[in-house]
Amino acid sequence: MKTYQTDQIKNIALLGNSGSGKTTLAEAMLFNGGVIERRGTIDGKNTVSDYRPIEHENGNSIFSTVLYTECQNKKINIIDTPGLDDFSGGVISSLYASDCAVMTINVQNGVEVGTEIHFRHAEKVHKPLILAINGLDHEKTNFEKSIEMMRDRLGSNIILVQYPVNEGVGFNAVIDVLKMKMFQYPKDGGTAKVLDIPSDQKERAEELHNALVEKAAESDESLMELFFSNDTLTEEEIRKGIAKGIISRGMFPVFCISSKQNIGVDHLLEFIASEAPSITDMPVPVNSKGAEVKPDPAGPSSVYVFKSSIEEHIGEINYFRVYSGKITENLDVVNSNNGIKERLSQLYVCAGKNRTRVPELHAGDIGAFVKLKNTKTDHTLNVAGNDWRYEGVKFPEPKYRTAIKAQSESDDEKLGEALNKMHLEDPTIIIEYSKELKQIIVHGQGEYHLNIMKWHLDNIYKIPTNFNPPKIPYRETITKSAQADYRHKKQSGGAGQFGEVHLIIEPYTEGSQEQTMMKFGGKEVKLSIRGKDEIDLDWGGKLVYVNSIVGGSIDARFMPAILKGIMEKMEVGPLTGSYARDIRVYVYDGKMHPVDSNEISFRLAGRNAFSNAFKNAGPKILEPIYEVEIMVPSDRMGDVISDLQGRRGMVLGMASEKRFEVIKARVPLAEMNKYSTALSSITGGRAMYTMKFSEYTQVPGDVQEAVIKAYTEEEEEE
Ligand SMILES: Nc1nc2c(ncn2[C@@H]2O[C@H](COP(=O)(O)OP(=O)(O)OP(=O)(O)O)[C@@H](O)[C@H]2O)c(=O)[nH]1
Ligand SMILES: [Mg+2]
Repeated sequence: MKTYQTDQIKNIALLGNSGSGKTTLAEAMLFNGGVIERRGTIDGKNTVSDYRPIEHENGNSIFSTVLYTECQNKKINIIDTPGLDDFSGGVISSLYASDCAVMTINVQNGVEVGTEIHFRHAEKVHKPLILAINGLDHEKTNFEKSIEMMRDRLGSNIILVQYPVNEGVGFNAVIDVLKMKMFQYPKDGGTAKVLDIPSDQKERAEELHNALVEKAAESDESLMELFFSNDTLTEEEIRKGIAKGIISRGMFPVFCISSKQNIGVDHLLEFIASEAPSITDMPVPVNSKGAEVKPDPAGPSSVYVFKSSIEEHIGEINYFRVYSGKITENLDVVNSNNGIKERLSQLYVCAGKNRTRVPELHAGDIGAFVKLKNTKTDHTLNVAGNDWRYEGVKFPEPKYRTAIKAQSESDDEKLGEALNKMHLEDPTIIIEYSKELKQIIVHGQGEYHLNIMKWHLDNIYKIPTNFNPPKIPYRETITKSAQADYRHKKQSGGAGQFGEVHLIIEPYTEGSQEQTMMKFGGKEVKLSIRGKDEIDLDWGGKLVYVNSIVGGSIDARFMPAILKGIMEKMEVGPLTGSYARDIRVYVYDGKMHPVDSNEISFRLAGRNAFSNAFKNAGPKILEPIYEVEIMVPSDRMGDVISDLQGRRGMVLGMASEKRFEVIKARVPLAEMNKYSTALSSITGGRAMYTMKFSEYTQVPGDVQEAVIKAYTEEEEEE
């Protein structure tokens, strides 16, 4: 395979609703570029892009796939993405690695949920967009309606470059209003015959041509002036305007295709080759040193890994994009994320699972390497001396969780390995080994996402597992101060044990001051502050440990042992055994024995005194609250809000954004179980949401009772 220079490379992400024909389009693009000799089909389970067993099983793309083709001496790297929203991780990383998105629209349905969702993903990262209305050969097409929906929902930057002459069964011709020609396709599709526009189409073609020229002129002031003085622009000027308009997202040009019949794909590819932006047209990334990294093939080699996968017989494959310089086989590099040296012994370009070895790749290009032991998604590799990194892919926060357990304990280790591999291939699957909940919690993007994960465990890794309801990581704290003394004394046989601790506990809030005097049962306790230890707890919140010992009643050397005893109880709160937080402890008095006092005695005295005080200090259960942001179509807002209220949610605000309403709310995690499924059924799949941990707050009294009851029952069962 030849080496492509930076200005000969285009990187595109294929977006669009599930079933809009991305994978089929990719197949036609590879065929037209001569990368494959036969076009596979979804039904035939033999497309280059959907090569994984689960994709054959379901007839959908599940992972993003890196492909490439050639057109007009340009290399076009294509990343086919899954349209189902649960797999948006693949969409986001693909957009990151591309300079332009091509979105397919299924002409039977026009703008669908996934169309809008992908449109927003591209908008968020300011990627240019080219639209391809697909399926024009289908018996139920509606081109005009699709265009109307696109204008309505995707905005007025939609501009037609083509329209179909004979949509529906038998579709074989489009009019191109940029070239002002008709393209007519043979029965098997492929390359069009270029014909003059028939007279009955002239008027419409002129009208659309003028709209295109005007839109092209809008993207550049000098073109606008030319347009005003000449009333039109040359094809070259129009192209210049279009290219600029695409980059600024001021125009989304629309093409007409049938991927299945390979109609229109040749001209779409040509347009991508000539007009789509390349890396040199796009904003220059800034590295961790604050310096711009130009895509200069003569610059220092620097690559970013945006995706990893695991392939049978090969193992790990890392897909990367060259940011600067060129990389050659056997290049020695350093991984800036962990400082480990790697040698790029083999370089590949990929079309699905087919890899072609290449000697070098230049800035802007996408390729893959295998068998790098210490490199994974989101890592950067540089030549020695440069420890650059880049702002990486921002994967969505998880929004669905379940507990998972191997049916047989003997599979536990295998399960751990399999889950780690699945996280590597899909960073939106997050595995949490919760010591606290005594569960393995898997976090993902939705119920379907995790069901697909389970399918892999069952069918590929052959590990039977069960999903269980995930427990909630409750916390405990206190609501008032309390005092307790405890004497630990043991004098039967051998060396004795003696330790006595007097302590006071009170609720801790950030910034609150220590007390100097407190009263319990009419008795005053004076507190002098001799030392203070503010401990940030691993599970969030604080324990403040105050040494208020007077007159040496307890030796300073026993203070750490008392703290140790207290920490043991902080790990198992008295109500539900959950971690405790936000407590201040004053150890202000006690007693020692000249011979029998030792660390164990004070640890036990500290532990029991703390435990007794805790029970009298108005203990309360805290629960995690999440901040949830939901985008819903306006007509479903009421239903979504009343559902949130049923989940003890508190709506913080609402804002209108184009055709959507954005609802912000705070909802307890305990009420978010299966939310993605519920929201989808309330809105017909037309809503999107994110959730992020916010804080711990006290649960209402009735919930506290229910949680304690459930905990006690569970304890009794064990
Ligand atoms: N008639 C017709 N059918 C098409 C066309 N393009 C795709 N299809 C069919 O539509 C179905 C879905 O096509 P895919 O290529 O898998 O769609 P996709 O966008 O990749 O879907 P996801 O991977 O789920 O996101 C398949 O059965 C295709 O054969 C087309 O141009 N015309
Ligand atoms: Mg697909």
